[in-house]
Amino acid sequence: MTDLPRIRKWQLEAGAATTSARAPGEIDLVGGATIAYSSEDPAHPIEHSLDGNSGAGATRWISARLDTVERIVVEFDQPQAISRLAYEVEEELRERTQEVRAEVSEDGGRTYRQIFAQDYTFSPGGATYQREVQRFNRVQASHLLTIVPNKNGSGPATLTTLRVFA
Ligand SMILES: [Ca+2]
Repeated sequence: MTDLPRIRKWQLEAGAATTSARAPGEIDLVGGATIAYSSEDPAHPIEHSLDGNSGAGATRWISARLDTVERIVVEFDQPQAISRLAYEVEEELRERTQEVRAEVSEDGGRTYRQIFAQDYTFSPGGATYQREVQRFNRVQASHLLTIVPNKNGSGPATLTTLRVFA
């Protein structure tokens, strides 16, 4: 695993592997957006949430801070009509509840409104992995803000996959 982050980072800059793996209707976040993020563990950078590697045990973003409300902002190069988000969260070590909340901006990031919020409770002896698809009324998004606070328990925030669909 030690050389994996470097390999994934090269693929994202080249844009080829993730592009070919996109599903019908999927928005190209690698080639068509800038990703802003509040923190990342250097061993688990934000690229790991966009590298197409998904499932339990897959590469993932892990925040650099404990018990902090973390933010990931997708800044689309052009406004995108979006109506579905798919994401995965894994936490196999700690007992904690992580929320995933999404807000969209249609005005270049000046104002945001929430489109969904959901809590996921993990425990080493119980649920350790969640895959979710959230559908919502189609919106012409300039920015998509994903917020991942810890609601209960202690630990960093994580996100294995973030995918956006028309
Ligand atoms: Ca991943």
